[in-house]
Amino acid sequence: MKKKLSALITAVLTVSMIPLNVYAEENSVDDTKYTLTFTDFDGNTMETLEVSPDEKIDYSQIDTSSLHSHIDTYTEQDFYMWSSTPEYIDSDTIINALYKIATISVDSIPSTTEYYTKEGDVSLDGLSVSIILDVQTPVTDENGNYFVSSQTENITSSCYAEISSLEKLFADGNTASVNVFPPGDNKPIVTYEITFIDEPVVTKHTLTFTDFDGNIMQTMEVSPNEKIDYSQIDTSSLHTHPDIYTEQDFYMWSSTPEYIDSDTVINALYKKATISVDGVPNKTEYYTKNGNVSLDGLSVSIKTDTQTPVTDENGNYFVSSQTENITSSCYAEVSSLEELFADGKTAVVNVLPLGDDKPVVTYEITLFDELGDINNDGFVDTVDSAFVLRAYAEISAHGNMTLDENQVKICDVNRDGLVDTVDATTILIYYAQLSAGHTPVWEEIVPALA
Ligand SMILES: [Ca+2]
Ligand SMILES: [Ca+2]
Repeated sequence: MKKKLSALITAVLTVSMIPLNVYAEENSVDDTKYTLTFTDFDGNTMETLEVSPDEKIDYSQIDTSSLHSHIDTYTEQDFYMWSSTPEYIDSDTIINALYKIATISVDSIPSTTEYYTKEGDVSLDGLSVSIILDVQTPVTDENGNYFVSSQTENITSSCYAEISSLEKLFADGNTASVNVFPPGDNKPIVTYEITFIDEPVVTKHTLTFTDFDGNIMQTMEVSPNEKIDYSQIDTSSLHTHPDIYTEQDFYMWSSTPEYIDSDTVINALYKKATISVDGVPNKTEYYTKNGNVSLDGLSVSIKTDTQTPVTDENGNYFVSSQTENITSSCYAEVSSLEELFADGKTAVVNVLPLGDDKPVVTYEITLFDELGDINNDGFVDTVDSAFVLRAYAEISAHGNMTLDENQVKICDVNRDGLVDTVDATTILIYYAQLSAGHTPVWEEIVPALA
């Protein structure tokens, strides 16, 4: 083993010894150096090195600090990498510096420039800042230009005001400049002026109240921070009686905002009560002063229309309606026949709805207490009955009436337009009840009179 190894070493040494002159020749060739040129971003030569083929290139000795520049306030350029970094070169070689460019883009500035207080911090609301990073890559296109890779990042949230305290900003006066810095930089990307307004000029808005027809009732000048007091609006003028049967009043406002921030019109909405008389009392003739006036036949309803704040497609308020029959709560102002006929044989009856002093119906009644008493002696008896029979016989015989109009009214007790035996019989019935000690009532004996 040892022999073999030493032999091998000898052989190698021998071989290496033999071409010694050849190596020497080659070493002299190696003195040829190649030029390594470094260029800046524009292709201008920054530095050149003479490099032997066996000399390892140390890129760290190349000073790229001159490539760092601020093209403008918003743009910073710097060395990114070399287009290539061969360890050795065996020909003249040019290596280009590739750049990275960071461009800050201010897309919008803070919107608040007026302050009404010195408390707190300046508001950067409205600020929008992004940073665009363009990086040249070693990859080239067909024309030899380096591809540029771009990416954008929103950095708004990391931007900050150099001085944020309003107290400090307004320390020397009512105007101040705010410098907004991007993160990690001390050059403002936005500088803007803010103003402190000691007594804010408050724009007032007009609040208009209209009546049911849209006519202006009242206007108010209201500050945006002024709470509206609707109770101070006098709506009493809206209470009206358009006619005897109709009462209109304020119901509600179309809207009741607590505050307004623009000119506003508010409409009064109505409630309207309309009384409708669908039937009047049918008894107008009375035969006695006993008892009360009859309102049979009366029919009264009340229709309530209420405007609601809801509008249709044309902007008209919807009206909600409901009808109620109020006949049973209507009453005669004076109901006693005794009182009504106190001054004579005709009287006027006023029918009032409950809770109102204006009559919905006014009509005349008459007292015809001589019914059946044709001889006018104050009694309805057989004498009167006999007279009716005679009159009937005469009419039957001669075919013509010998009775005048008033006499017919007295004799025709059942009000059928004829004076006949039915009337005579009816008078006898009345008389019989009277004789028996009762108090006869014509309306009970002759239901048609009721
Ligand atoms: Ca009589
Ligand atoms: Ca009759």
